[in-house]
Amino acid sequence: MRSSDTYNSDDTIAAETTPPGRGGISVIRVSGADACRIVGEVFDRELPEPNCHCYGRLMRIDRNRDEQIDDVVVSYFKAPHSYTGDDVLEISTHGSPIVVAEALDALYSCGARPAKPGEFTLRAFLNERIDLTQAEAVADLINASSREAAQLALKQIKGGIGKAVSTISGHIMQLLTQCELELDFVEDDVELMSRKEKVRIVEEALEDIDGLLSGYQRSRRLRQGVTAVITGPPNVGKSCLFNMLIEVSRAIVHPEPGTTRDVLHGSCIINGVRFDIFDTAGIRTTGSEVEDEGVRRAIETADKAEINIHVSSVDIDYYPNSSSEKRTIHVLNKIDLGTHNLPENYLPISALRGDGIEDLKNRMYGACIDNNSGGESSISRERHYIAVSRAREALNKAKEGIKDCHPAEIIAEELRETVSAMDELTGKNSLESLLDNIFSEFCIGK
Ligand SMILES: Nc1nc2c(ncn2[C@@H]2O[C@H](COP(=O)(O)OP(=O)(O)O)[C@@H](O)[C@H]2O)c(=O)[nH]1
Ligand SMILES: [Mg+2]
Repeated sequence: MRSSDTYNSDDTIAAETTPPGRGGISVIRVSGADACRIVGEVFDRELPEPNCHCYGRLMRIDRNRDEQIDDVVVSYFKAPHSYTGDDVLEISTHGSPIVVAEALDALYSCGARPAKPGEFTLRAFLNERIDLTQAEAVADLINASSREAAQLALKQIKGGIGKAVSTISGHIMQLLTQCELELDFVEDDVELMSRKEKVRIVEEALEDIDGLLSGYQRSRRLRQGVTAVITGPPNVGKSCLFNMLIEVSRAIVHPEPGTTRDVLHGSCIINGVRFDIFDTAGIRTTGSEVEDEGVRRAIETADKAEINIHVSSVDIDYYPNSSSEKRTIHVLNKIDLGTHNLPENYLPISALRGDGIEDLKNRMYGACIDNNSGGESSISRERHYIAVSRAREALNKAKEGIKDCHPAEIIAEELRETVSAMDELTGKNSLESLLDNIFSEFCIGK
């Protein structure tokens, strides 16, 4: 599938699989047909039985066998029941970069080659241990920056998307077979399955596809986090609120209007979801070129963010009307100075004292995490969304075609397109460039 000079899957590969550095232990993973022979040459004892581990000495082989690198534990996972689907040996050494470098050198000199980033997981995919959505989920779990992102990745590793895809594709294939049989009998104009039955199958598949699509926004946000920008006039306490939300005194808070010019970024976790918060310059017209640039950047950041926290304060005269738009949350700050009249749909807070901050966080969460959408297996990446939308479009065309009695070959073509789009999701017949994209996200050793 891949060009042999990029990733030769016949090679035996080795890399440190724990993060580089000093610690209790480091683990080196060796995967490939020659893994047992190679590790056997540097280990001073018989290799353990499959799924067992064994304590012994790791030896330098190039000089003399008496020179020891470390005391180690070797674990053996026999193909195909290993992470990669190849024979895998894992060597646990003391957590020292010197020991690891020596151990890897010894393994390389016996014929292993350094593994590339993500190559162990790529092997698992090529050996059909996992599909592409599961491989992506491994990267997502490693990179998760919140509890919910980790939970979502873990669900995806279990293969829910693949199962949903194979159910949908199975039904479409059944229909495709019917269409192709009808094509064989085109002269006789036979209809093996009623139109009603065909439409029913397509509609059911469309429902399943919609199920996959419906949880996309929620899953994407759990995975990537939500962006929220703080906007409003100068001096209303935006920077004070920013610091309060991220629980770090990052932005300068000052009575002088126009203090903040650059867009500042911080993050916080709300109900297990990461929110990326941006503090911006107060929006006003000034004579200052620098501040004007700050205002321009503020507007640009607000346009891109998913939530706009618009701040007013009790000591200014003008409050814009609060729209019912879910994306914008209007807050009225400095209520510790006393509130005369709270404008409709404004959330009262005191960024200085912390009043109303929990309410604000709950509003932020509620504005973009819909816990009623998406079932067990919803897609979480734009790549998934594009593939499933393509399948949906083709299947809709097939449905119209069946209803309008279009020729079987045209309907078959749309059904084939549906299956091919679904296959792209799980990585059947995937292009090399796509794999490169996905596996380059990984670190070495995974
Ligand atoms: N009394 C009171 N003062 C506040 C509150 N929040 C901010 N301030 C003050 O308002 C001034 C402007 O705050 P800052 O966060 O720099 O406003 P920004 O220009 O909107 O970023 C500072 O002197 C803050 O101490 C609040 O909740 N209550
Ligand atoms: Mg500020």
